[in-house]
Amino acid sequence: LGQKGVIVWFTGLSASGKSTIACEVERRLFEKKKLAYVLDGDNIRHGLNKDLGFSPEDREENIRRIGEVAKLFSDAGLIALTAFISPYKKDREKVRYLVKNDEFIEVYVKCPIDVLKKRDPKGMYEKALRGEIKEFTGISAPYEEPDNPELILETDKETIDQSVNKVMEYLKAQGII
Ligand code: GGZ
Repeated sequence: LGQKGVIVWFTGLSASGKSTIACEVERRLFEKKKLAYVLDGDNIRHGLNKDLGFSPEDREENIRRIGEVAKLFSDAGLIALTAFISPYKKDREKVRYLVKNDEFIEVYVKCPIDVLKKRDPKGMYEKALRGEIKEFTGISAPYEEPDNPELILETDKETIDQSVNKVMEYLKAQGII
């Protein structure tokens, strides 16, 4: 295959842009004939992890399983792109230590909560604020910001295309693509 596997781990609040950016990175990698695969709520929480909810314990187990799956993709030589809130620092660090040093790329998809409340594409923030969704990240459940992410994307200040370019540039600079 001649391709080095890595995990590109997007973390950030709901509606910050994780899945959108990950999917666009995947598309750009395909154009370059690189194998990549996005893991996100659509293909994981509806399948492998459909037994899990949003309690702290379930989120921990969600991230643990996703980390193991992403590691398998990476071992197989793929670029695994994961798009989950992954609110706990400890859980993300555990995934980091599953793979070699340079094979875990933490990407913090950063956006102020006020902007997210306005975006609110699925009306989830509104529901959470009304108390109709319990333990909603950023409203009634914690989000622990990464201390030293490999990349920070500020989606209130940059376009999707600019964010995607930053990820592509990073992968190039690291010799991954
Ligand atoms: C956060 C929730 C919750 C609660 C349902 N808290 O905008 P979305 O809908 O598509 O993204 C959110 C998604 C988060 O799932 P993750 O697997 O990424 O979370 S974690 O990493 O914390 O395990 C949101 C929806 O699920 N959702 N209830 N209470 N997000």
